[in-house]
Amino acid sequence: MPTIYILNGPNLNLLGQRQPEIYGSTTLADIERACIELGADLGMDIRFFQSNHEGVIVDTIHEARLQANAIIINPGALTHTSVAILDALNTFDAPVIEVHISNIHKRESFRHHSYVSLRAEGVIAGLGTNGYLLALRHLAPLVGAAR
Ligand code: CA2
Repeated sequence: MPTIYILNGPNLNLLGQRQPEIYGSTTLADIERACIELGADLGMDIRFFQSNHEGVIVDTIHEARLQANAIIINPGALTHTSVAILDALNTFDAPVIEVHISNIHKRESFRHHSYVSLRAEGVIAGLGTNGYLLALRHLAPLVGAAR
């Protein structure tokens, strides 16, 4: 069964607890459950991660090189700063989809640039937590999921 790594960056562990006007009231645990459920329906094994530390995210991308058929990544604020995450993703030889809960283009100008977008096959921004599920539906045929 194809394996999809879903990586989440700094502060996303606080989803649903602060700033619901920007990020909604869904928690990261809710997103993980919904992704695992949809993954099961589509025939994909979902591995869901969150870290507040850039190096841990880089290490997890390295692990994904050996384990994953695709990556969905919401790098949080590291989207706008991290060449290290871009370099790590450039070593990964399968699809990468970048997801943002908010529409980063509607926000402060420093959020308009993404290093990760230089590598991502596609970017979903501003569709709330549904973005993760839409990314999974997009990936299913690409990774040869059974259903
Ligand atoms: O819209 C997104 O998904 C972001 O990646 C979220 C990042 C932000 O830095 C990016 O520009 C866009 C921030 C995640 C912080 O999440 C929080 C959740 C609840 C309360 C506070 C922060």
